[in-house]
This record gives sequence, C-alpha cells and structure tokens, in this order.
Amino acid sequence: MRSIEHSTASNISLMVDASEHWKAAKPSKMSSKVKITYFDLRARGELARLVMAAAKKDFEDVRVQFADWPKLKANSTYGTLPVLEIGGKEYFQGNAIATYLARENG
Ligand SMILES: N[C@@H](CCC(=O)N[C@@H](CS)C(=O)NCC(=O)O)C(=O)O
Repeated sequence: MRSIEHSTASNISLMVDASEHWKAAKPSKMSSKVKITYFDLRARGELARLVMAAAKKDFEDVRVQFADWPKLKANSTYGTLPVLEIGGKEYFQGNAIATYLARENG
C-alpha cells in the first residue's frame, strides 16, 4: 500500500503535469490587449480587475455608467456585465472571467 506522503507527492506531480499540459495545449491569448467592461461597482466584475492589478498587468478598464446601460444592453450579447474582451472575442460570467485571468497571469 502506498504511504500518504507518496500518494500526496504523486498527486501534486500529476497536478503539475496537468497544468503544464494545459498551458502547452492552449497557447495564451494574453499577448492581446485585455478589456474588462463592467459597471463602476465593486461587485461581480471587480474580481477580474483585482486579478489584473495583483498580476501587475495592464488592461482597459471600461466602467459603464448606469445612464448609458440601457442602450449598450440592447446591443450586448447577453445583456449583462462583466464582459471580458481579448483579441476581438468576448467572454462572459464574472467568476469564469476572474478564474481565467488568474490562471493566465499566474
Ligand atoms: N451570471 C452573470 C450575471 C451577470 C449579471 O447579472 N450582472 C449584472 C451586474 S452585477 C448586470 O449586468 N445587471 C444589469 C442588467 O441585468 O441589465 C455573471 O456572474 O457574470
């Protein structure tokens, strides 16, 4: 039977392998300009901003005013914010955006 130490070391090594595999399989898009669009609030979209600030990575910080939102909402993909834009592609869901940015920026 394997010891707990051996098992833990194996699991960590597997996790490192998986992370290296993931990086190799999916080249980073982080060389493109990152744009985070959200209201001027510390709510769903704030974590993505904090991740970029903590990583000391430059990004376009677009803060939508409530008065402008109805018009922008009508032309938006899902009618909600935050939206992450990289290389002309849009990504949604605050937690997923923050997780992705954290993973990409170490
Ligand atoms: N499941 C989405 C929900 C996004 C969401 O509801 N955002 C709110 C702001 S926190 C919003 O866009 N409200 C404006 C609206 O629904 O018109 C996420 O987690 O990003």
